[in-house]
Amino acid sequence: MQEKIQQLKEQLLQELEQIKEAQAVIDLQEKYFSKKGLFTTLSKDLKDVADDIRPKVGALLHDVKTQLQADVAQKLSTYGDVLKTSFQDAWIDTSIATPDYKLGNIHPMSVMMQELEDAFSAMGFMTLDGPEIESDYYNFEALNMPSWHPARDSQDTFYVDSKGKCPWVMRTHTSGVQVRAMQKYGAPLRMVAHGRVYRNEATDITHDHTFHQIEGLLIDKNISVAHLIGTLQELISTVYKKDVKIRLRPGYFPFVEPGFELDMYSDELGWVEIGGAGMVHPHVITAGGLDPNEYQGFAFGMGVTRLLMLKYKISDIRLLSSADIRFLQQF
Ligand code: FA5
Repeated sequence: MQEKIQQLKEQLLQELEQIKEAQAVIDLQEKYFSKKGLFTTLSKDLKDVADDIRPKVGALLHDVKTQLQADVAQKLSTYGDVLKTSFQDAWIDTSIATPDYKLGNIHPMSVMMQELEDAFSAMGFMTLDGPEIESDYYNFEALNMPSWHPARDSQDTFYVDSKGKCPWVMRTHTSGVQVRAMQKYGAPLRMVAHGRVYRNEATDITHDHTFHQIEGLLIDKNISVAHLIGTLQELISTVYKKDVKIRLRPGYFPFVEPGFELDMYSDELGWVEIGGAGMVHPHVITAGGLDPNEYQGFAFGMGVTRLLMLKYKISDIRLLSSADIRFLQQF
């Protein structure tokens, strides 16, 4: 084996010496060092070498190969100028018209998400991410919605076949991030999470099976509904760049107590529901690993898709996922 290594080395050096052009060096590299090259083939014989000398032979092969690769690269570099000159000599017509490529624009949904994220971060909320395929535990169970709870009916979704193990679902809301965040970061906590959510729903002009939500959660001491209203008011006015009227109506979500439906006022449509909100339920705070006697908090979740429709007076929600260029170019 040692002899074969030496022979291959001499053979390569001889060939290298006779080379007169860059392409030949490239061919030589291929011949010796590629996947099917002579050195690679030789290295396969290592397995037949006696155990006691195999490490020594392996090291020799490695050293010889490394040195030769450096020699070949050095030879190639001497042709650098030749390559450069041939490029300079090539005739390139820079006046030929190129096809008229149009630059795209950012999808209005992404713009809205970014604006919301900025408004939240100005208020000290960190942005978190949650999985779109969520465990049944975080999506429902930890949010005070055990398997028998009737509130699950209003958020029917797509279940992932889990072969009897912990069921997984396409998340129905961004609220699943609440308990994950408390478990990871503890309290005090200010976080926002946004992204796609899914529901097994018939689509119409205001409902889709896939839409975007944004979730806000604040956990601290001595927190009240007044903090919730103040935060929502500030957030929505920042995104709409004007004073927007909002109101809370009593509403039921198992993971908050008290719970509210959140509406905003639109000149064209009057009061429109944009989300849900409330004071975080003690069971949820406990699931997050915190003591509900010490900490309180508020949470809210809004349909970003709805916010966007209201902002730009979009008549049909399905346009947002249509990829229709005539629609998208208007933003
Ligand atoms: C929820 O999803 C709760 N997780 C909100 C929440 C968070 C309450 C934190 C309390 C505390 P709801 O199912 O109402 O709630 O959905 C919230 C918003 O998502 C709705 O107001 C609406 O704006 C939007 N939405 C709901 N279903 C659809 C749909 N099929 N298509 C588009 N938007 C939808």
